[in-house]
Amino acid sequence: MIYSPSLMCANFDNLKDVALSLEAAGASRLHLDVMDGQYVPNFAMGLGDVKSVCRTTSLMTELHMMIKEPGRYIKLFADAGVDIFYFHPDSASDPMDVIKRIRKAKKSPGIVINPETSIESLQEFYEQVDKVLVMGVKPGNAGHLYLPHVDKKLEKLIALRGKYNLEIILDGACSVERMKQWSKHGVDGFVLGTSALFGHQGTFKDILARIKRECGE
Ligand code: S6P
Ligand code: MG
Repeated sequence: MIYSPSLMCANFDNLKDVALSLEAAGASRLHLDVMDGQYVPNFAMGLGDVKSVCRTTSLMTELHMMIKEPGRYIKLFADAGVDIFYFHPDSASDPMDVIKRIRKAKKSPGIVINPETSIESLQEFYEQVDKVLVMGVKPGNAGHLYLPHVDKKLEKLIALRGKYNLEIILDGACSVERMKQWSKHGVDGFVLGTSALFGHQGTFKDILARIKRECGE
């Protein structure tokens, strides 16, 4: 199982220490949310934070771009050290060009599926990307409630796996219960935010160990 803590949920006073302790605690990758206040009405991590985390960690880093025309920034973040790029196809006027830019930078591309976007409408991308990030909540915030109709999307995507070689990751409201359920049904990994990791009692190490025990290594 892939467990990627979302650093926008962390205490930014000591971002470096948080990244290092998550790595020591057994996180698989680090999830970095960037927003532009336009594609979503919020801001999260900045370029400086991303650079600092990439310099600090030896884990893979995944950038979740909630930005209009993300293609403009692939090189910038690739140079900062990001390994995986997730973008929302509806944020780009030419999504295929964004994928091309990610490949050109020798990085791994993924698309993000919003709760209101159908699996069928993104069919043309599944052959072109390595990963699909399914939003369990509307993008832009942590700590929101899971939208139950996303279950159907996950089922449909899992069914498509015979046809496409896709890694499926769920982002948003990943509680232990939800991860337990979907890890058994073919979801490959989860973004850990406030539902299971940040703000909970115990050390990152203890919490991650419990998650792995209950939802799979
Ligand atoms: C939200 C962002 C996510 C959140 C994470 C929060 O726009 O893309 O990565 O940081 O999902 O998790 P939770 O458990 O607080 O919903
Ligand atoms: Mg995210």
